[in-house]
Amino acid sequence: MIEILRGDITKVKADAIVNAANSSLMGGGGVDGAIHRAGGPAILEECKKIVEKQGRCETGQAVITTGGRLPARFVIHTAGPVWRGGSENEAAKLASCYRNSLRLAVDNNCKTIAFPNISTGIYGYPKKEAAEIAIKTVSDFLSKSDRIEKVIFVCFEEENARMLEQFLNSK
Ligand code: AR6
Repeated sequence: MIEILRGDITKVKADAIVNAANSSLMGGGGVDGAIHRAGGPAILEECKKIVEKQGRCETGQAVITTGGRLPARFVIHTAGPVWRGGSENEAAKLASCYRNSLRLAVDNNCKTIAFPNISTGIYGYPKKEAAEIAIKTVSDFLSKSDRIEKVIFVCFEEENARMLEQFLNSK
C-alpha cells in the first residue's frame, strides 16, 4: 500500500524513514539536516562507523542506522543523484535509491517505511520525472514482495504531493 502525506518526515512514526543524504554521510542541509537535528548525535556516530568500515555511500546505494530520538526506529540513508541534465544515468540512480532502501528495510524487518522526495531539493532533479520514478519503482517492488506493508511518501511541498498522486492514480 502506498500513502502520500504532506508534512515533515522527522515526525513520522514508521519503522524506518529514508534520508536524502550525500555520499559522505556526514549530514547536510534540507531533509538531511532536519533528520540529524531531530534524531540527535547517535545517528552521525553510526554514520561515521559505517564510513570507517565500508567507505562512502555511493550514489544509488543505501545504509541503515538507528533513528536516535526520532519516532522512527531506523533511518535509511541513501545518496541521490545530482541532476546534470539527464545524460548521466540519473534516472537509474534515483530508482536504485528507492530499490536499495526498500531492500534494506526488508532485511531489517521493517513493515512501514517513509520516503522524502529524494534529489528534488538541493540536487535539482525535476520534480515530475522524480515523482514518476518514485511511484514506478516502489510499485514494482511492492508487487514482487509482501514484506513491506506500507510505503509513505512524505512531501514537504504541495507540488510534489500532487504529482505523486497523479502518477499513483494513473497506474
Ligand atoms: N521532511 C520531508 N521532506 C523534506 C524535509 C522534511 N523535514 N525537509 C526538506 N524536505 P533535499 P536532495 C524535502 O534538498 O535534493 C543535503 O545537503 C525537500 O522539499 O533535502 O536529495 C544532503 O546532505 C525536497 O522535496 O535533498 C545532500 O548534500 C526533498 O526533501 C543534498 O542535500 C529533498 O530535498 C541532497 O539533496
